[in-house]
Amino acid sequence: MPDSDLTKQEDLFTNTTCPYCGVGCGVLAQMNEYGVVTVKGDTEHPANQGRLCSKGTALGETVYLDERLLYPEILGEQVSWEQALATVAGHFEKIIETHGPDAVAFYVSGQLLTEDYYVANKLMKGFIGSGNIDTNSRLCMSSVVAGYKRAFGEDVVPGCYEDLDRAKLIVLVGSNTAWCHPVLYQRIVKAKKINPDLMVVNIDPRKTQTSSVADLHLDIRPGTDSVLFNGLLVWLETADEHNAMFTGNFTSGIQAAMEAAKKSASSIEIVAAKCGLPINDVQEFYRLFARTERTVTVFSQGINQSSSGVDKINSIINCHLYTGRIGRPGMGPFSLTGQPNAMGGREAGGLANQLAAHMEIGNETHRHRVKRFWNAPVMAETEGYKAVNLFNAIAEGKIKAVWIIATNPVVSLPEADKVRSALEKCELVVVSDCVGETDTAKLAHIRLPATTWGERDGTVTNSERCISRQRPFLEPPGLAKPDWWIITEVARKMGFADAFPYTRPAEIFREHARLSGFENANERLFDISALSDITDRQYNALTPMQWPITRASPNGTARLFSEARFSTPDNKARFIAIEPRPPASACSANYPFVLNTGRVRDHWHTMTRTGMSPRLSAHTIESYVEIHPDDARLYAIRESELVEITSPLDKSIYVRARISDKQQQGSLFVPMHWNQQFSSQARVGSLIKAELDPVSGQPEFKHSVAKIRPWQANWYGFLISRHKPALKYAKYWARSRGKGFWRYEVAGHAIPQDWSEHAHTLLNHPGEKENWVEFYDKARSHYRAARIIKDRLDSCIFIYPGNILPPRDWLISLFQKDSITSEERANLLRGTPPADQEDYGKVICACFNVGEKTLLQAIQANDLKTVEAIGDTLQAGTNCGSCKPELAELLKLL
Ligand SMILES: Nc1nc2c(c(=O)[nH]1)N[C@H]1C(S)=C(S)[C@@H](COP(=O)(O)OP(=O)(O)OC[C@H]3O[C@@H](n4cnc5c(=O)[nH]c(N)nc54)[C@H](O)[C@@H]3O)O[C@H]1N2
Ligand SMILES: Nc1nc2c(c(=O)[nH]1)N[C@H]1C(S)=C(S)[C@@H](COP(=O)(O)OP(=O)(O)OC[C@H]3O[C@@H](n4cnc5c(=O)[nH]c(N)nc54)[C@H](O)[C@@H]3O)O[C@H]1N2
Ligand code: SF4
Ligand SMILES: [Mo]
Repeated sequence: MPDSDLTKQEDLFTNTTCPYCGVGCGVLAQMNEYGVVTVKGDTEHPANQGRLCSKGTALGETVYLDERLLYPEILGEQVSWEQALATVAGHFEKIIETHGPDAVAFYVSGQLLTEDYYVANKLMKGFIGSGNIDTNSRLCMSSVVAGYKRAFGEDVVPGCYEDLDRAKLIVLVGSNTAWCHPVLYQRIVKAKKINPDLMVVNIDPRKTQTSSVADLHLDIRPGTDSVLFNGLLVWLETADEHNAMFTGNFTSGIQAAMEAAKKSASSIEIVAAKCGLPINDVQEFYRLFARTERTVTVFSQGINQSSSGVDKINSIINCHLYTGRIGRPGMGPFSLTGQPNAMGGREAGGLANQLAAHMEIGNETHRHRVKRFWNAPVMAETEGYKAVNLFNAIAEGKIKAVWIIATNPVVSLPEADKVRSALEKCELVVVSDCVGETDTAKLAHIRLPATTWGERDGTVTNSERCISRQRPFLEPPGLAKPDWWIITEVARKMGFADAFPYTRPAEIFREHARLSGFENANERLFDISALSDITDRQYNALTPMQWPITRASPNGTARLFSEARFSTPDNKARFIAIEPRPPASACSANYPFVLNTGRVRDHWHTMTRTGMSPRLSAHTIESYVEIHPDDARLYAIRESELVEITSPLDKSIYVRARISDKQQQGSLFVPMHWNQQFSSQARVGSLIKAELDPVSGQPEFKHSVAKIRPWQANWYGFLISRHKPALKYAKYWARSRGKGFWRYEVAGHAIPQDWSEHAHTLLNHPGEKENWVEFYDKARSHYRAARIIKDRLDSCIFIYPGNILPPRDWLISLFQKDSITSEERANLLRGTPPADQEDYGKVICACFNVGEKTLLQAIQANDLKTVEAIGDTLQAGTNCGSCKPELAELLKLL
């Protein structure tokens, strides 16, 4: 191909941003003439410099339309946009007229673009006149917002990613960076390679993939982090690691903070006992911290999702203030944001207790200022309901209409069954989503089809305050429309056309930028007013930039507080006196386990997108619980067995047991992702009591209590099918996507009279005689069948009496073929792979589809010693690198 053609090809790629985590990686994306989407990392983007993790790499597999919501619907009937918008606007107006503005609410999302967020917030707070707009960031970042505000007077992340390259000590607290912010994790691994002196401490009750980069792992007793950091503050004083110049000139409240720290954590022995850690480990961590000026403390949900999360955050910040380690390269407290635009939502004021552009709803001056700027008729006077209480208010009938946008609360909120019943009772539920059948969208009276990644156009802000463009490279399917457009149209229909004149995102962005600088006078650091007048062309060409972006710093600002001037009235940072509190739920004889929840490597939240990708679905095919071997023994639980987990809410889930000494004794870990669309009953949010941080309202997802027991079925099996089967008789099922098929793990109680009839029913072909080959061993209760249409394998089903099922990955290759041989038919009935074909085991490398068994064999056969050597031999780990920590573990196994 001549060079000019290559350039042309390159030009066809659109620069955009990954829609998953808060790392905010730049992506180049393109769809070819056959509809195949290609993505690659953007080497020019500062967040990733060309790297992508497994989720980013597989983005192309998630843009297809199988489960998309394509048309507006009222009560399940397709309607025109005109009708849908008029109905939403009319119904909202009617309820507001009768019951007042606080009888309606919006529940939005950190996955919206800043422009979407801006108009939603403006409509609710300035025009409907209620504070009742909250966001799923309440479940994610709200404690950080509150912690930063208490310490700095404003919700400001001081540092940037470059600090990770320049640090000498990185403390990862309550963060499974390797799986949740993989590109940053790779950056840390690289920094460690370049600078072997860089030390990494990981603080997490579980050993995770992140621990593999750590020099020291503290398996802290769940919920005790503020004791550990209070103890550190005391130790820093003892070790004379006090930056007295800094604290004296630029901070307040040191004395009270130190006194409180001494009350709860006066010595290492006390800290070690309270945190369940060896004295030596605590001492080593404290020594490392004390002697390393360039320390970055990275924290995430293990800190935030707690009934005392705000205090934990301030206990961390206190230590950075005490040592003056803030505002300079290679140091600072650094909260990683979860969602792609968690930060943008904070800027636009999407939380019920904020206004917009970092102003406060409780501050009269701010309210008047924003009212003038918006020319708003009825500004909200008080803060609205925070997420959990918003749904409580729906349950109590105080809120009569709710519009849910880009979030799935029936899965992701605590007491999720209560959320479901609240929505079932609510007079009007409107859901804007790109997917039709989410657990939440199923309950909507009105469903509005939104565009999503690949189609949408606007900006997002990542963990280091970097604003990037998401640009469209696909046409919206069906009648899908951008979220900002849908909200704008409803606002117009409610009579606010003058204030919502927007025809494109650039107009909204300019207004947002103007508001950030409006009567600012250096009062608020969030200021992007230098972008207030950018043209549409400049907006389209906007390159990634970190705020503040002002006339004084038109190209953005990497690090804040370099002059130690904070956003408090006296410009001093505040120490906060922390009195550690235990988690709200305590274990008891009935509920002896701490239930911890979080994420897996290749799934995103409620799986509406990653659940569509065969590559991403192969890594973890069903939900599970991680349990310590001693606990498993005590409760007679065996590896891979199904178990029932029950909480004091008297709700249960059914998941697979994974016995692991990485788990602390007395704790269970269950992933948050599985929902009613992907499993019979594994929605872990239904178990979790809504215990909230009193300051931020963030729920304690990391610490509820539960009991566990084996769950016996009378039959077990799996089925693989090109179609979605009917699962009438299966009490337990979990489905995952394969390339061209769905894969199900199933189990049931009732033993059918006739397995053949039962299998036909399961596979949705009752009574069908032709097309089937079957095998039944009555004595052993083994049943196997395959549905084959013109030599092409359509479905297969394997049923056994016990829980130990044969390897099945070899079967998957048969679904890649257009016809199968008679030998393969025989293998199907025998239930064993052909002699020359090994089962390759659980997928470890999603990019090149390399299984665990293949890896172990290659490591042994070739005496491979390093992750790089595995890559040279099998390619595994050489693309996105997300599996590298797992490869390192396999090397250790042998
Ligand atoms: N693959 C993947 N990546 C994601 C997401 C996803 O869904 N999938 N979601 C994104 C979002 S929105 C978010 S918010 C982030 C979350 O990113 P993370 O916060 O890194 O992820 P989690 O798995 O929720 O929890 C992190 C760790 O906190 C630990 N933990 C639990 N209790 C405690 C405790 O008391 N103390 C300490 N120190 N640690 C504790 C848990 O064991 C867990 O390993 O991930 C983002 N990235
Ligand atoms: N047990 C437990 N629960 C948790 C957590 C935990 O650690 N443990 N973590 C919490 C955290 S940190 C978070 S952030 C939440 C996340 O929880 P959710 O926000 O509920 O999860 P998602 O699956 O990301 O939901 C996003 C929805 O938006 C849709 N969507 C995608 N793109 C668009 C778009 O452009 N427009 C519109 N309108 N819709 C779109 C998707 O199809 C999906 O239905 O979960 C929280 N819940
Ligand atoms: S780390 Fe992965 S999921 Fe996060 S933004 Fe980058 S590519 Fe996307
Ligand atoms: Mo999150």
